[in-house]
Amino acid sequence: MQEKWWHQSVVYQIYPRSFQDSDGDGIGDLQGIISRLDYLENLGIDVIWLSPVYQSPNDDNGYDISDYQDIHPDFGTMADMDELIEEAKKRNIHIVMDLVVNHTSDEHPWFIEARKSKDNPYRDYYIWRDPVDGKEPNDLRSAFSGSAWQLDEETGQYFLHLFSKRQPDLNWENETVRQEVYNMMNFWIDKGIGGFRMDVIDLIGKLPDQKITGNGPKLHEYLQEMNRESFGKADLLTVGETWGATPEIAKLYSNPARKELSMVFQFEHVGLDQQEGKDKWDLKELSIPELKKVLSKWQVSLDNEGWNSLFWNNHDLPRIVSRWGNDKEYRIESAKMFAILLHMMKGTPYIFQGEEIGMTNYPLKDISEANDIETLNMYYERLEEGYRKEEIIESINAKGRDNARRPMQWDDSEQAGFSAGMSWLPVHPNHKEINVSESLADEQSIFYCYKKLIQLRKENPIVIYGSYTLLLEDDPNIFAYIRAYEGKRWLVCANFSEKVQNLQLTEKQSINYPIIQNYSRKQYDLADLTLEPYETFVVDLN
Ligand code: TEU
Repeated sequence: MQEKWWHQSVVYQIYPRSFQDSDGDGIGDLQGIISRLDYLENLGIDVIWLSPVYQSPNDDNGYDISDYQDIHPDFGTMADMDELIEEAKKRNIHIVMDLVVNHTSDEHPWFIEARKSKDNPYRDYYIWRDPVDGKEPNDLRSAFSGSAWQLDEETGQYFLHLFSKRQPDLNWENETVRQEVYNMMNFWIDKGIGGFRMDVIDLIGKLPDQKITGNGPKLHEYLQEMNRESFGKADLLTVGETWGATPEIAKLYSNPARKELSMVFQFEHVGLDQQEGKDKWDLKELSIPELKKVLSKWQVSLDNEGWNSLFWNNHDLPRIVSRWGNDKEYRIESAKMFAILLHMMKGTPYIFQGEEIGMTNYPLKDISEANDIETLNMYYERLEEGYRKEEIIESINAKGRDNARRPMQWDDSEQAGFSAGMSWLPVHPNHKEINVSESLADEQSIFYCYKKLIQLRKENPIVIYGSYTLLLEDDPNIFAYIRAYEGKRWLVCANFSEKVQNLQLTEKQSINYPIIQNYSRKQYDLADLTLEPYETFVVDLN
């Protein structure tokens, strides 16, 4: 596979509302991000994925865009955006923008026009249907609870919204819509951005009358057209958010010969702690062998026909150390275990803000503390359906998106160094102990584990291009695999449990010195291993 700069890159996702406030209004902003670029350069990341900073009424915290080519005043101005791109470039950091073009805000001028009348020139920018027997056209559901159809009284038709009622879906079958999107993308490419993260891009081929939403028949045709009409002319990182991708589908998106995208986010591992055929809120115990099987399948299935992204966290997911680790007595060990397991794999790793210091979930006591529309809609829908408040709050604390959106914890001051004002979402009380300032002062911190992992990726082609072989496939606690490249072999081994585990990986004594680890052993004898809770190490087998 032809080498690309993003093969060896590490991406850092910033949720701007919660990263760093510079003007004391309690909301993170672009000047705040600029003030933290030296911190990110020290960590060693190459790319910032910036969640939306465009004009938006914030029904879905910026994923409902009313002007793709203007900056929301909460975040600053276009001059601040230009400064961020420039200051990042000085530090060899690319800015990847969040492209949200499956839908707009209902306050976008296109929709304001479209809903005026059935023959408005913008009507066909969106998806309208007549009522059927006086009701919704079909039983398509929104990801944010309820029907995916909203009756617009003005014209007596329903419009489609796969997310909130205020996020009407764009009609991608309309060539003018597609050209409008490509023009907007070229506006940002001309500003010198490093690429796009494409929000729910698997939905743009939808056929709502057939109730097809993801992976529609024209999806790849549209992406190849988008590539030709916009980013294909530049050497950019493009990553699609594709909830329904299988390895075969991922190859369609990311095989370089197809000229579509660089890579996709697949979410198969993300669904492993939800009950079969149910929602993310219907919890079940994670099976480590199942997790190993899924991640390993993705490591070996793309071969040279596609490229993986690697993540545990993002702005929609609970914090991994709370979700599948131990955020109490083994927070540091388990956070480092997740870091080492993921960053030694093949693909482009994504770090979500605060993951590098082991930030944790923030348990709610009452729904009044929740901000996120997905959580709020689900809460009231499930209350109606007869669920007990306690079980709904339990699901929210396990899976709610606000867990990821608490302000970044910079220091132990009252607002965690995030803002001089009152933060839009209360900071986690544990910022007193868990914060960047503490982490930078402790050479054994999670931060320096991430910093070393990023360095190892840059210095060792085995991490970028090596093969992957899973060991101990059925072991319920040990996650071990081998990376091999040009005669080199590295063993990655983790005790994915909070109990001591004894195991033997080789017949005869094999003393190895760790390349990286989350305890402080001098050496490992692979013939006689006793691993502490969450103990993880990497050794060179040659
Ligand atoms: O998320 C797509 C999406 O499907 C998730 O919202 C998912 O349904 C849920 O959060 C599972 O936890 C993207 C963005 O990442 C998300 O923030 C937006 O709310 C959504 O699209 C609509 O733009």
